[in-house]
Amino acid sequence: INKESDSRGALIVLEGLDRCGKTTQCSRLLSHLEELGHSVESWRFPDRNTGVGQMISSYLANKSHLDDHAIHLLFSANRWEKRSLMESKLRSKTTLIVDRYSFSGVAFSSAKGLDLEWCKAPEKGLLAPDLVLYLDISPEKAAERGGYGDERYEQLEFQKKVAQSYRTLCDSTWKIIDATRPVEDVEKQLKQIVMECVLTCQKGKPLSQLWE
Ligand code: Z5A
Repeated sequence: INKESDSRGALIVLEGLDRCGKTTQCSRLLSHLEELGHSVESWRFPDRNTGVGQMISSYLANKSHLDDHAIHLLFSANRWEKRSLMESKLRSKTTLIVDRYSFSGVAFSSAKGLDLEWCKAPEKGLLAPDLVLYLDISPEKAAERGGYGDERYEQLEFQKKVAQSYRTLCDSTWKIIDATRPVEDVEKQLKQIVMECVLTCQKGKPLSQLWE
């Protein structure tokens, strides 16, 4: 039985390869929910504004070098430093549209060869998303979209390994969206799935934790 106190915002995560269109779709979802009068915020990980986020940003820009395990833990710490704020936002009925989350953490680090279970461990206890939207595109097609920049990981061969890691992580609860379709088509499909999830959480759904 759902209690009134379980009414809350939804935790919605967008995942996918570099240039799959997450940023584009997050901002469209944000506007759509705002127009409907919902309390909603758009978040992204890494959050480059925190102290940890600045270390990550410098690593991604190839301005610093870190052991693969160390950077993995920093990405995770970056989510932990936002965990309590995330919970209070959701409990105060604000929906969060989040561009990348723990699945990126595990997919990118395990693509480097780190053990999958080791990668998942520091994510345990973070809030579990109510919805994971995977914007599906081949690494080759993604690379055609304006090409890659200079950041670490923005290379075709590596992105192929990341795609493989995502396939390992993906479970039946994920919604797989064909991200090669026109922006408006993807948007239409996402809006429908997201609205269903927002309404379910509004009616009342307990929060749960990731991988526990
Ligand atoms: N990382 C990690 O290792 N561990 C972690 O725990 C986390 C992340 C959280 C940070 O990336 C890097 O950190 C990332 C993973 C790793 N590395 N990589 N690769 P970021 O968040 O700063 O960058 P990104 O997520 O890769 O974002 P992006 O490059 O901005 O891509 P996007 O947000 O998915 O796509 P977009 O900007 O919306 O669109 C890309 C282009 O495609 C743009 O020109 C659009 O106009 C175009 N586009 C979008 N949709 C379409 C459609 N449907 N058709 C045609 N063209 C389109």
